[in-house]
Amino acid sequence: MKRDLSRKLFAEAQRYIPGGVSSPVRAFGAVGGEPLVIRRGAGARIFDVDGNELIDYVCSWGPLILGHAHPKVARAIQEALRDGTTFGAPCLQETTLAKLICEALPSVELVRFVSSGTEAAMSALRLARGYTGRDLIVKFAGCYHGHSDGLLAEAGSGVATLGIPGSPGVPASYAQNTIVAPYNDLGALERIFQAQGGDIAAVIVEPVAGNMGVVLPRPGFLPGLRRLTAEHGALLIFDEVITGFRLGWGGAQGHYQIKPDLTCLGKIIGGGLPVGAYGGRRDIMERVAPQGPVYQAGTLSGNPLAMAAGIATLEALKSPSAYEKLEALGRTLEAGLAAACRQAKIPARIVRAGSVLTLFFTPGEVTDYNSALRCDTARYGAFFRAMLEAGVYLPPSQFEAWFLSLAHTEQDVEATIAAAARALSVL
Ligand code: KE4
Repeated sequence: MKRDLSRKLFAEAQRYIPGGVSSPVRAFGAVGGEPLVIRRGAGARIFDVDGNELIDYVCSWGPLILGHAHPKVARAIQEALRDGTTFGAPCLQETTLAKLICEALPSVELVRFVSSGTEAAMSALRLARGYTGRDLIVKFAGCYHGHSDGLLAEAGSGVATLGIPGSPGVPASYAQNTIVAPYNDLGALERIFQAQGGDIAAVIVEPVAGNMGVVLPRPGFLPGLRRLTAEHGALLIFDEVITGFRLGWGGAQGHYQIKPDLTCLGKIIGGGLPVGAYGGRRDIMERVAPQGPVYQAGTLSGNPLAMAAGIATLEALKSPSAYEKLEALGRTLEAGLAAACRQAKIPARIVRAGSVLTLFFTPGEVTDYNSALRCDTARYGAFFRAMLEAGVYLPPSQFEAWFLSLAHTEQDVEATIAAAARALSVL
C-alpha cells in the first residue's frame, strides 16, 4: 500500500498537534504503523491522500449510519448553509430534530442539544446531581462516556486502547465521587447500593457497551439497574451515544424495553456534524437552565447546519427497511468472520448488536472489561494491519466497535470476509 504522502502529511501534523491527531484512538497507537490521512469519503468507502480506497468500518466511530457524503445529508447541509451557519438564537431546525427524538424515544419528554457526546454525559450527570441533591455516580468499568473529569475512571475506548492508568489530571476530589462497578455484575451493584444507595445520584451505563469492544448486557442486567436505581431514588442514565438510532429507531431502550430517567445521545443524531444531546423525564429536564437552576450552555448548540444533518439522517432511518438491511449485513458479516476464524483455527469471539460488532481475539466469552482485556491485542494489531493492506479499514483498537452503514453492500461484506480469511490464515 502506497503511503508516502500520508507519512509526509502526518509528520507535518505532529509538528503542530499532539500525537498528530485530534483524538487519541486515531493514532494507531495500539495497532502499529501510522494513520492514513483521509482525503474524502463516499458511501461505504474512504480514500486516503495516496489514492488508496478502503471499505470503511469505522464510519467516523458511528455517526455515518447512512455512509459518507450521503446526498440527502449533503443537500440538507447545503440548503441550510445558504441561510448562514449559526445564529446563537432559536432556529426552526432545533425543534424539528427535538420532536423527532422525543417521538422516537418515549422516555425523552424534553431534550437539550450540545455539541458532543462528552458534553451530553457531563451535563446529564450534573443534572442528576442537581435533581437528587446527591454527589456519587456509578459507572461501569470499560464503559466510556466521553472525557469529562469524573467519567474517566476505568474508561473504555481510547483510555483502554492506550492503557492510560487511571485519569491523570483529574483531582482525587473528583474521582472519589465516581464509583466503578463491573459491567454485567448486578450483585456488585446491589452491594454498592446497600452500602451507599442514599448518596448515589445516578448510574450511567452503555446499555450495549461499545467501548470495550461490543459487549451485550446479560439478561436481567438492565432491568436490575432500573429496579435498583428506582428503589434507592437514584436516576438511571442510558448513554446511547453509540446505540441511539443505531440498534433501531428506539435505540437500546426500545430494543430492551427499559425506560431510563435520562438518555445521552450523539453521533448519528448529528449526521456527521458535531451534535450531542441529553433528555428524559420532564420533571427532571425542567431543572435545566433557564427553566431551572442547573446550568449548561453552548455557543454552537442547536446550530442549523448540524440540526439539518441530523434531521436528514433520522428521516432516512425512518424507513422500516433501513434496520432490516443493517441487521442482514451485520448477520452476514458476523457469520463470515466466525467461519473464517474457525477455518484458520484462531480462537475468537464475535459479539454483535445489529450493525455494530467486535471480533475479539480470545477463546473465552467477553462479558465485561476484565474479559475484554484478556484479548490478544498483538494479534488484533497484526489482523488490523493485514486488513488495511487488503483495503479494509477497521477500528485501530481491539476495544472498539466495527460499524456498518446503509451504504455497505453484501458484496462489500463478502469482500471483507474474504480478506479476513486470507489475513487470519497467516496470523
Ligand atoms: P464524543 O465526545 O466523542 O462525541 O462522545 C463521547 C462518547 C460518549 N458515550 C459513548 C458511548 C461514546 O462511545 C462516546 C465516544 N465514542 C468514541 C469511540 N468509541 C469516540 C471516538 C474518539 O474518542 O475519537
